[in-house]
Amino acid sequence: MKRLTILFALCLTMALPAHAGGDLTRQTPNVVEVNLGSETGEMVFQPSKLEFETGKLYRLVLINNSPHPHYFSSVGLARSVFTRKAQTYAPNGDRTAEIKGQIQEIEVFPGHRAEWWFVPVQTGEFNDLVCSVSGHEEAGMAGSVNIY
Ligand SMILES: [Cu+2]
Repeated sequence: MKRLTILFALCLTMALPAHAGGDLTRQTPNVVEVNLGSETGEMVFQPSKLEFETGKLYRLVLINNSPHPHYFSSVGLARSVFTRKAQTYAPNGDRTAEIKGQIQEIEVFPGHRAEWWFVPVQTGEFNDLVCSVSGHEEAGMAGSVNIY
């Protein structure tokens, strides 16, 4: 009887995969919010160190409550993820666009918001997060992305 129980437990363990299969883009998303600049005009990403895990769906929310337009640009991140979609939102909260296909970088205008839905598929450490508006990286808009 004891032997049968062990055998049953073993079969159960083998039946459960380490990673869930199926459509990885249809998981409940993990929400990560990043502020581009600050309300007082500081040139910062808050937070500036981002971490993602392969195989999980993320909804990366890029919020610009600053007086300037800002970019979110990380070539390393862009090349390491499968993008489900991107969406943009006006200051009043109305959704204004949904974009499909590969994303390289996103510019968000003052008072606006953008969301990038993706599943990281490759690991890597990238110190290449920047805002590509002239002078903003030098003023402090730089950060890193770690995909594990
Ligand atoms: Cu900027």
